[in-house]
Amino acid sequence: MGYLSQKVLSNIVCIIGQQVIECGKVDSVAYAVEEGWHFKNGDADRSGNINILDVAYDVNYLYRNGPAPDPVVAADADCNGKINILDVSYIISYLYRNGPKPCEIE
Ligand SMILES: [Ca+2]
Ligand SMILES: [Ca+2]
Repeated sequence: MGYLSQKVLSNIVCIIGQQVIECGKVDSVAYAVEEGWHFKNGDADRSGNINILDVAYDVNYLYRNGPAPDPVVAADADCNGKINILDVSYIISYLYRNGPKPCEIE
């Protein structure tokens, strides 16, 4: 498991539930997928289900130097190969706005 690349995106304002959080610069972390992992995309804390705690986990990881999801790819809700604010908004959309389920690449 290793980071393939890291780049900084433009400034983004994050909307978490009813709160608006200034996220500042967003790191977009690409990752390498290794075989043999079993996890649910979007379930960043690997509790077995996807809920607001996974959103908090992702935000903590991305913007507050919190612990990385294990594997990091578990936070990639939209399976585009990167972990960023779009995955957070994807989960929020899924949970509260009848958005599509996180992808599965198990
Ligand atoms: Ca979870
Ligand atoms: Ca993603």
